[in-house]
Amino acid sequence: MSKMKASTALVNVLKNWDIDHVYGIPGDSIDTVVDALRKEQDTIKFIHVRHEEVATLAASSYTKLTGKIGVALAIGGPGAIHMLNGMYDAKMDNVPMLVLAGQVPTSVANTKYFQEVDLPTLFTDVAVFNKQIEDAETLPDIVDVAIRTAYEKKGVAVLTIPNDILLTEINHTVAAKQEVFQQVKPEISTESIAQAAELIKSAKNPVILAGVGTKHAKEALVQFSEHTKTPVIISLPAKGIMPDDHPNFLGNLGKIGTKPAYEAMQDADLLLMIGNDYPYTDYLPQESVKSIQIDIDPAKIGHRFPATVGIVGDAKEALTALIEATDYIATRAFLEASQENMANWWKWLREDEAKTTTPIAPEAVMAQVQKIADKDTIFSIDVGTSTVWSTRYLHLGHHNDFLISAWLGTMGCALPGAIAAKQAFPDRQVIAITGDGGFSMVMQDFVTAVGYKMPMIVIVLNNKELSFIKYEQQSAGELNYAIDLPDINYAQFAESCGGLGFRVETFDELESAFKAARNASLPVIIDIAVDSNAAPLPGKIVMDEALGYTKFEIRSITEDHRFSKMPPLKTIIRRFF
Ligand SMILES: Cc1ncc(C[n+]2csc(CCOP(=O)(O)OP(=O)(O)O)c2C)c(N)n1
Ligand SMILES: [Mg+2]
Repeated sequence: MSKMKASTALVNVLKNWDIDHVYGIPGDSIDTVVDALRKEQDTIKFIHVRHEEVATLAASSYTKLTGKIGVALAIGGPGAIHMLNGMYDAKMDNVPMLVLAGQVPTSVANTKYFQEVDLPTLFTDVAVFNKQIEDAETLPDIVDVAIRTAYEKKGVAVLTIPNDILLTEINHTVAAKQEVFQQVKPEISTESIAQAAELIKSAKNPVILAGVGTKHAKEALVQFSEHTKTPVIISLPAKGIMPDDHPNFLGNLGKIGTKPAYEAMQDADLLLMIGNDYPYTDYLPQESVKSIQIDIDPAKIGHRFPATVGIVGDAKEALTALIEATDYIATRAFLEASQENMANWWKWLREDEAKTTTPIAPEAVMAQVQKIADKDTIFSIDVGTSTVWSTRYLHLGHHNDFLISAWLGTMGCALPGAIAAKQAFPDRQVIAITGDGGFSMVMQDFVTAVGYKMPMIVIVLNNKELSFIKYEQQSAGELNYAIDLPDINYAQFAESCGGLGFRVETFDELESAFKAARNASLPVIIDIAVDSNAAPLPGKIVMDEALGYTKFEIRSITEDHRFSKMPPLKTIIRRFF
């Protein structure tokens, strides 16, 4: 056993877990950790971001992509507070994360010292493991337990570390390298498979709703769907799990879902919920409809929808077992009807993509994205209308990845996600798609991408407003208020950061900007003046929304004394009936 500084021992534990990079910002109370990382910079890269929120959002995205734990650090007080948003993103999307936060020295603890914030209390709700270190000797063991717990509970482990503790010399033996944490999968009961197979055999209109829990079971999902001729619908973050161009695919469900998905759910006589915890139960069938739910977590079975048969276990194993337990079905009228419906839907979308107008239609932008995208592009998507356009118009296959802040739904996630994607897969093309509001929350970190030589394409759909909220206000029958954003030239900003920038104001400039961006070896921003009247209408407009729009129109005339620009009537009619 040799003597070493506690901070060195901490870094050794990180190395043992194969952690090869950390996002963060240095400063007083965390400087000792940063110094220990400096000495190990050949093994652990320190990615110095410009805002701690970006550090945790990037760490969360890295884990969503790779399954490996993401790590972020910051000083105590303000730095720790800035990290909260990305920590919640990890918590809500169930991904492991390790956060190291500095703290004032123990000699002044609890004296209302400069930057002293009660961090364990602050992190109570967000963390699955949340300890303030009190003794240098136990620090390495606690770091190890923190990482194990984050993997085990798929959540955030936080260590708050007073700076003086890190300077203490401790006795420490460098532990043997850890294998990456393997979770034991529950054994699937043969009885549940047999019961599920019976339900599948007697169903006429079965429909699958697949979520991110199916990510590792993509091929099995396709095989099962083809074997039983069952249409597949996904939850939004599961985009890419079923190839968009697969004939059995009906898109995603909900407000920004497709009309065929909505209608198939209405007509279903058997719902197969696979690896999801879909919250918008209004979009699910009537509760009397039979259902099979597959989930590794028994607590999820029947949580949102009564499960006639629950299969606790791994989605891939369950789907493989179900293929074996059921007969091949050659044709199914319900699937064919859904496919016809879907053909219509694609026809409408292709009409949208073909728009050549100025101001530019966001749908036309998506068509350009598709043209320059590689087969294995990683898409990192923000929250706003960019979510709708990307989800609806991008055609993803099994080699793509689609990053999003699914359950927290935080604006500003696209750029940190793109940084993490480039860190995880430097050779793959990375495209971030974001609104001007979302991008301007984190734009300072474009310079991080430039500094670390992370070529990426950031598409800013610049409509000079919080468009998603504009339509939210309208569909709720409220008047529009506080949604305008000043016009920023994001292309000039890109250049001032040392990247490349293209400002696209007319449709004619669109294609050449995308071609140039595709060939660039620097991070690029394509700042596109998109039509602010492009309405991200729901795939299926439900009665409440239709009434909300009508109320908004009446209030615009009577209270604001003006006619507002409504979404095109043709689209409203198509989506309503
Ligand atoms: C951090 C955060 N603040 C507020 C919101 C609520 N919100 C959702 S979408 C949106 C508007 C997004 O605007 P922008 O990025 O410009 O995209 P647009 O809808 O205009 O395309 C807002 C304010 C949020 N999801 N996250
Ligand atoms: Mg906007």
